[in-house]
Amino acid sequence: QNVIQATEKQTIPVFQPNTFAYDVFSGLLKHPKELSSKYFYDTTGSQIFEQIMDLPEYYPTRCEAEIFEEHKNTVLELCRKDYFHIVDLGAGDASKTGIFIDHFYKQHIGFEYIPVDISSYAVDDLIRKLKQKYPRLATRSVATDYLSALHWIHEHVQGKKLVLFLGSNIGNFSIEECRLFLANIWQLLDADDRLLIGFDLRKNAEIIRNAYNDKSGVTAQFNKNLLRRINTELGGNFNLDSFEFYASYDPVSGFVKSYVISNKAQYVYIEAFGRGFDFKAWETIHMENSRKFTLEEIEELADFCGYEVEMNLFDSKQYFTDSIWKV
Ligand code: AVI
Repeated sequence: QNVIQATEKQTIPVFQPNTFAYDVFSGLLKHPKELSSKYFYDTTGSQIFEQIMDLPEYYPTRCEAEIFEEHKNTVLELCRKDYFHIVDLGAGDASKTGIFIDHFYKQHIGFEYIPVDISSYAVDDLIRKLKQKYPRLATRSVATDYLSALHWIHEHVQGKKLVLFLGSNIGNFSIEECRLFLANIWQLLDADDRLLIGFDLRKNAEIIRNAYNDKSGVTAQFNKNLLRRINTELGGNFNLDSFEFYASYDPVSGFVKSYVISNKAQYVYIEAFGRGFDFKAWETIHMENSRKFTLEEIEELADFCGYEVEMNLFDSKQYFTDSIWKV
């Protein structure tokens, strides 16, 4: 007879793939350990990111705003013939897209604005503020992850589209994620539609290093906030003072890689998993990649995913480009 012995062990839930718990669990079991920067953006993380965008060292946001101010008519000329839909993937507070909205609205151009963000709080708040400022503005919002949002757009948005993916978010994807994402958008686009993507460009390595190693330590806080998030949401006991932040830039590959590093041998217990994880002294957790591109790499990526680069718009220092693609 088979007797199943009851054990002392608590029942540990089996997590669904692509959830916070699953990704943290599998990331901490990897060697070397890793966590995904896509989980940086809880409410506190999003607030810290807003502080990053204001840092003197963090140039990408200011460069992209300059590009939008300087080239808003160029973008308008590409779209204005017919009524069009601006789909803003990862809209956040739409600080840069606001430059287009304001300009197009004041010229009585016919368009709809569709912000997409994982945070329903962020999109609701954004729509409320936009409606106050621009009462005639046509809007719908989508609060979900990018891939589900692309399905929604396929079902619900007919007509000409300008899809935006700003702020060098593309640099946070792995090469495979990047290709898959762009291939999925490709399927949504018709001949008259446009995709506008922000790419941070290769430049003096010192400038890039400083952007990810700010003197005031806000970027360190941004990374460590994910450990705090594991503590609050999964019952972890990470001691944030026992981890150092470190970011490196490799000018050969163009990758900024960010880590938190255990500054001593320690054991971190996570209640949701009913187990802990050993850290050796100076063991790393990889947190984020922020890739910097050459113009050739942008061209190759577009070509590989079935797009044609129509034009690249630059800021005055040529630190950043908004690249406009068509299918
Ligand atoms: C959101 N993303 C484009 C930022 C970047 O530059 O990679 C996130 C960031 N990480 C550190 N500073 C800013």
